[in-house]
Amino acid sequence: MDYTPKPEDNFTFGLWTVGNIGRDPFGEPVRSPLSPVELVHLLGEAGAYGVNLHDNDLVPIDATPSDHERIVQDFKRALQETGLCVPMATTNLFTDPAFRDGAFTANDARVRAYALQKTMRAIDLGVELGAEVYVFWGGREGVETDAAKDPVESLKRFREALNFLCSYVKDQGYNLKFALEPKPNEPRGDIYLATVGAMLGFIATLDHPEMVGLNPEAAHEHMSGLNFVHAVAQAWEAGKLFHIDLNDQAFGRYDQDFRFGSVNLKSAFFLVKFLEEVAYAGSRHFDAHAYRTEDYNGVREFARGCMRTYLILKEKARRWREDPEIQALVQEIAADDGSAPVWNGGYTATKATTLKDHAFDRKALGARGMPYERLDQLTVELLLGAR
Ligand code: GCO
Ligand code: MN
Ligand code: MN
Repeated sequence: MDYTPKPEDNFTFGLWTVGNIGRDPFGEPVRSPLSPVELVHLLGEAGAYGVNLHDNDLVPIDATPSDHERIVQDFKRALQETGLCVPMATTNLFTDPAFRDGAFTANDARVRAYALQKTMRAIDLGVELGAEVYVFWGGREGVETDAAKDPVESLKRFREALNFLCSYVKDQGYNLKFALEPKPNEPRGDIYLATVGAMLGFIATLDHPEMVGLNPEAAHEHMSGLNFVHAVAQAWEAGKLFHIDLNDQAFGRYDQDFRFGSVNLKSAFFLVKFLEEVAYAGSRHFDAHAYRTEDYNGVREFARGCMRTYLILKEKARRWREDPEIQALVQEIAADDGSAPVWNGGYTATKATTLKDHAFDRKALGARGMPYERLDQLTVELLLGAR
């Protein structure tokens, strides 16, 4: 099999992912920074389709207008040379000390206003570069102590900011959708709207819910011990899977951001199978970084590995669907003796009456075993290359 990435695979990386220099809370950087132009070339060579960015991944926060102009022009040239595009952009609302207490939920009203200004400018930049999805990751929108902020007030502030920014995008006539990215903690002790389900509930309360969807991340749901495939499925079913951040993470550990598929292979398999079967058409964005042990050769290996594992799992999903023994089990599981369909579907008063009167053979229902052990073992053997 040829696992070479192609543009139609929609594989993207953030400038901050391959550009990660390996700083952690215990140690200094281990890799010298590459410029955005160099990073675009690295990604082009690795076979990525697109590159995403925070405003300050490209333009430093204190750049002069002429610096800004030059940096953006150089970057656009690199995009042209490599054929890469910028499908998604976002704002850095977490690095600068001004955001120590959050951005849209900060207690200081001046910080909240500054966060709106910075985001409008970053939206302009993203749209100029061609982005059609704009991500909101509220990394510092939280607390270490609930003495600091009223959680209801924080939700109101976050809602007000998103409503403001939706209206801004509409006023400008931009073709841009928002994708909210939940995370339970890190860098704050607790971050508001911690899971995909929480975000979905929140989106329904916005002025323009149709403009706003989800950017679920594997590591973030796994940090909470949740099933990522289920979270993605719920976002998809709600028509809200606007973007996805792929990486990996051992349950119960710190925020690891490992290479896609490097820890929970089986859950990565079911995720890829899901995305391919529903024909999710958005970016497959790898929000991860190379181990701190690596030099830039290792970073290239990391980027290729993310894409290669995705493509291998996609091929495994195809084989799963075409495996006669697996499919026979799938059919057996869904087998129907035809005695119940009269009650399926929506409610009618007649259905309710006849169903209430029906005599079920409860013992027979309870006696039926399900062949899930066999099905799972066949799945594992397929993944291990034994079938
Ligand atoms: C994290 C987040 C970020 C965001 C990024 C884009 O855990 O740090 O996943 O990487 O995805 O800021 O919004
Ligand atoms: Mn993350
Ligand atoms: Mn992310």
